[in-house]
Amino acid sequence: MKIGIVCYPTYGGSGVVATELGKALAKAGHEVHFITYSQPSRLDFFNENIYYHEVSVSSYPLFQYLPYESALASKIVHVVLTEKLDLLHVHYAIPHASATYLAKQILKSKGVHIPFITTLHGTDITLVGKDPSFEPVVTFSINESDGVTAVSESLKNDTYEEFEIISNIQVIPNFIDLERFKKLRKDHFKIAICPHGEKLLMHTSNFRKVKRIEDVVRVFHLVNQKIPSKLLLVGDGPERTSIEMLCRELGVQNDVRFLGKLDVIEEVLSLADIFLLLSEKESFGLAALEAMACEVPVISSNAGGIPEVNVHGVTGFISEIGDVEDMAKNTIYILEDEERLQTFKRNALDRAKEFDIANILPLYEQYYEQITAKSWKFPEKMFVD
Ligand code: GMT
Repeated sequence: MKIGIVCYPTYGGSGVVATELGKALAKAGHEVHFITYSQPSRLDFFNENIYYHEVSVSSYPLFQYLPYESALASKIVHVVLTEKLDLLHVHYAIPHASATYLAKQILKSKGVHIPFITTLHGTDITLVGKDPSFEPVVTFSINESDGVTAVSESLKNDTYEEFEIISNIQVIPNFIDLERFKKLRKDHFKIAICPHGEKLLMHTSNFRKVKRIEDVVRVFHLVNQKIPSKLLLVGDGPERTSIEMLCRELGVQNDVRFLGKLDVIEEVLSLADIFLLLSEKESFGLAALEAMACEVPVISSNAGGIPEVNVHGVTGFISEIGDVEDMAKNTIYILEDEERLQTFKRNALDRAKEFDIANILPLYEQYYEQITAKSWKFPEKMFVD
């Protein structure tokens, strides 16, 4: 199948899922065309089935805001016509679903029909999407999509609750490439960070408010009083400065390291004893799954779809959002007994295996077949050569 993938190229979860899915589809023999404004960060290898089409927006003195959505729709039209795509799969509703709807209508006016699938990832529904400045467009473009997927049951339910949706939403969870995400023996790094055998806690994110990194630091502060430990914070974003200040306020600045954005996240995850994901909202929690694949138990909040990944008392523990006391207590419980820690680590890996890309890719392929089969297709000659 010839598939166009529209996504954000950045480090965010939706871009990672879209890129990894495209890579896996290409390996499985599909022709994959990425359409976005810069090279996706994880699109870092050559594969003969992968193509990249950059969307650029011309600036003009009249534009206070560059009309990216129009440029994207135009690029989609061009790529569908020239590459003869069978299907478009767009990740994150805003503005990808509405731009694709527009492209679809333009193509229809040229006698070309192409179905599109929208995958909802999280904040496009739970945060930004329901803002009145976007809601009518999000509702409309979800309802006009030929297929809709959500990354968890929780996100599916949120979508039905927050928007007037008439389409069926198919849940296809996030997935993991266990070839890449696995525990690597990096003992020398661990000794450098934890020279006295301290336990290592870790958090990765885009440092936005919704991630509640303040809670991460507060949990660490409590744990650190009972168990010699260090905290690694990976990623960067708007909350970084205030988190640095909080570390100084609590007097833990010498035990907390900020590593910034890292490409080889699996190397660092391999060092960790506990992963903290304490978000206010989290549709799935891909970061937790990546940690679990590297044999790291997860201490999490009960936000959104996290409980569909992290199993309470088995792969880690789940607490109410903001209950830092309970989170610290659970972290200490796992860390204070080495045998217990090893059991949680094994359980985390076993659970991660259920989300192996090999299990999830066929779900997308079946869904693609289903959506294209029910869509009427114009003959080949309608396409431009
Ligand atoms: O909002 C983010 O943190 C980024 C966002 C994205 O779409 O880029 O991540 C969301 O999508 C991921 C992949 O499907 C999910 O694993 C994350 O849970 C989700 N983030 C939130 O819901 C906050």
